[in-house]
Formats: sequence, structure tokens, C-alpha cells
Amino acid sequence: MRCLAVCQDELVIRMLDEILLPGFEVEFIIENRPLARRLHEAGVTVTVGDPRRTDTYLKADIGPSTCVIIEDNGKRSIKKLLEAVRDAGGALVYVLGIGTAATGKRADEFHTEFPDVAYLSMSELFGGPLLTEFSRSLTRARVQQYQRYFSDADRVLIMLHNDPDPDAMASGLALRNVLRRTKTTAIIGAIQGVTRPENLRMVNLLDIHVEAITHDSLKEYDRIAMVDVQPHYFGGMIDRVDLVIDHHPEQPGYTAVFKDIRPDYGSTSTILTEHLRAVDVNISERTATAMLYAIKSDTLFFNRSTNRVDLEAFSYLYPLSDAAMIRKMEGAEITSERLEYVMKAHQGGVLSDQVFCAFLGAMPREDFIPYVADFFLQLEDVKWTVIAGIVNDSLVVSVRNLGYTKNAGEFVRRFFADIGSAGGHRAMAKAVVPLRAFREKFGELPADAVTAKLQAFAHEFLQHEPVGKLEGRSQKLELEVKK
Ligand SMILES: [Mn+2]
Repeated sequence: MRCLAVCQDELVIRMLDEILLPGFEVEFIIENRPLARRLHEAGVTVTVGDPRRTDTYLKADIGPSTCVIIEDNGKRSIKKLLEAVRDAGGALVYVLGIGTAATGKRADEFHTEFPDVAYLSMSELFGGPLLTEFSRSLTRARVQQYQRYFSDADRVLIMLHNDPDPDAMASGLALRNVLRRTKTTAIIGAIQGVTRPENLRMVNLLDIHVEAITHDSLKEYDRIAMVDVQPHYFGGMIDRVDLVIDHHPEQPGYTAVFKDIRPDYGSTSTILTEHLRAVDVNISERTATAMLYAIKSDTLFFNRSTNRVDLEAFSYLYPLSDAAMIRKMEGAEITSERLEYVMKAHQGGVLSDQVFCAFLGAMPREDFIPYVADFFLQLEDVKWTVIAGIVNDSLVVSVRNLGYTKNAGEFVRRFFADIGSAGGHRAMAKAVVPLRAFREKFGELPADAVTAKLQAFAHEFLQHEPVGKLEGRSQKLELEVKK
């Protein structure tokens, strides 16, 4: 591809020549003769000419597929120049803003006047990689400090929060890597171990051991590090640690020799990816797989508080990880027990006006209810799901929605807050009502009548304005009229 650059600044010319030369056929149009001679002697392809004349570009034989780069230092207007390029048939035009004039405002001005010209600012082009490089050396200095501090310890404890999640476990593996230790010299531990089926699947597939820690066993370690959690979490049990790496907001009330807390990061694994990269430690497939899975699950696959750095860590880890293993870990959500309740909902549930309601009867565990609610929300025609079941003498109701026109939390509060506990957010809500209270209010209902009741609530909620609100509004209107 041909590239014609109109530049007068020697540094910019030499830089562009170096960057573009391997892939492009580059030629420069220069006004200053001595400069042109010097560059020509240095092997740069140059033509001396007046960049404001159409003639110059006709001689250079530019066509619609020639990439034309025009330097803009803000000192002289380049309008004439752009017109000349256009008249000569140039269509692929870039303005390269250099110096202090290259601001967003200038880019906007160009865009209004020349909508088909792309404006690139030099500081933006080079700033990103440069800043990444500089912040990496800051991280490197930090990591080397704590590596040294941990180096003479016999046994290191890497402490996780209770019921560790993928991010906690992956961060544990990663920190063990940064510290260049094995599972016998850096022990990953927690006071309460893993319980959720999907996290247990990760533990088994990646062969992660989480040691049970007690108040007394803390003394057996020479150094304590914490990942994905801070000491305040343990309620005074641990108030001094050697290292904290976390992405939750920083909490007061503890001492840490070293800490790296970045609340704007989507996961602790993202922070540790940067630590590993900064000190050039090899990341094993197992650790990369755990970390990738952690970033995916902590950011809900980039749906929640995602930062550019999370995406960067993700793309760095992806080729190092085992994607098939991740699919297997994610598949752990589906169990044959859960599928039984999906089938039950499919048989007994009703779908109307994009609302799916089902009553699942009595069950041994509560997690089947939200699972079924999430499951049916995947159906193309479903915008709301209202699923109920009986667990230990209580009616548990899970509500989910897509589209956010009305609030799921408000829904459960309206119908269930007076007889039980009810709460939630826009898209997710839950109510727990003692069966006795439910029967007192609605009577003894057979299963299909409970489903019909849920359906009636949903339709009332979604189709009508709350009566109280309407009355309130009309009263207010009247008052205003009277005034
Ligand atoms: Mn986390």
C-alpha cells in the first residue's frame, strides 16, 4: 500500500518512516530543501513541493487508495492543504496532530469541517503503550519488594475469605507463583472451605487444596498474605498481615506491610496478572485457567464493573489457558437434580405476555428456585420469571427480569413484605414467606392455584399503575389547580 505523508518536522518524519516502512511504500512531501536533502541522504524517500497546491499531489500520483497523512502542528491552517489533496483525488486522509494543539477540541473542529478525515493525536497514539510500560515498572518495583520480604520465610499462608470463590482461589495460585513457591511452602487457606457446587467443581478439576485455618494454626506461619479480602473481614482475628492484594474498597483498622488495593479493577486476578507480567514469571496453564475463569466470573463476563485492564488481562491469559476446562467448570451449574426442577416448571408453569410463572412445590434445597428463574429467562419470549417453591415451611419466591421497565424488588415488596421478608434490585429479587402467613392471607391453595396467583400478581404489577400512586398524583394536581 502507498502512503504519502506531508510533514515538516524531522522527528515526526523519521518516526513515521521507521514505523511505516516495512509494510508501506512511504513517500514524504517536504517544503524545506536542506531538510529534504538531509533526509534523502539518510535514505528517506522525499519530494520537495508546495503542499497547498493540487499540482504537487497530481505529480505524486495519489489515488483513492493512497493513504495520505498530514501533520498538523496547530500553527498554520491546513484547510488549503486538505482541499488540494481532495482535488487531486485523495480520499483516505489522516491528520496527525502533534504538540499541544492536538486536543480533543481540535479533533472535533476537524470532524465538523471534514467529516471523512480522521484525526489522530500523536500523544494518544503513543501515550497508551508508554503509560502501560511505565506503570509496569512501578508494579515491578512493588512486587520485587514484597518478593524479597517473603523470601526468607519457611511457611507462607495465603489467606482467602470464607467459602472461597474462583477469584480468591485463582489469586491464591497466582500469588504462590509470584512468590515462586510450591504448595508445601505457600499454603492457600481459609477459615471456612468451599461449599458451592460450581466452586467445588473448580477445586476438583484444577486440583486446588484449601487448608482449613483456625485461630491457633495462624501461628504456624512466618508470613501471612491476603488475597481478594482484607483483614477487617475476619473481625479482629487477624489485624496485622504482611501483604494484602484486593479489588474491594480499602478498609481501615489494620496494618499491612505491603498492600496493593485497586477498587476499580474487576477482579483480584486482574491485579495479579499485572504482578506476574511485571516480574516475568511464567504462568502455568492451570494458573492461567483459574485466573481466566475468575475474571469471567467476577465481572459476570464483563457485565459488571469491568475495566480496560480486565479485558487486557483476559486477552493475555486466554492463549495460556485451557478453554475446554473452563467450559467444564461453567457446566457445573447444570446438575441432573436442577434439571428435574426445570422439567417440573416446564410442565406446571404458565407463560403469558412474556411472563413465566411456576410453583415447584416442596424441595430439599433453595438454590433450585433461583436456578429455574434464571433458566427460563433465557427463553426468547420470556421477559419476567416468577418462580416459587416450599423450603422448610416457607414459601420462597425468586423473580428475574430483562428489560428493566419495572423493578423486581418493588414487585416482591408490594405483594410479600407484609407477610414475610422481601427485597432485591431491578433485575433480581426474592421473598421468603412463612407458609402459615401465606395461608392466612390467601387460603389453602392447590399447586396450580399458587401458580395462577403468582401470574395474577405479575400482571397486576406490570399492567397497572399502583392505585395509591395514582390517587396521590391526582390529589396533587387538584391542589395545584386550586392555587
Ligand atoms: Mn474478587
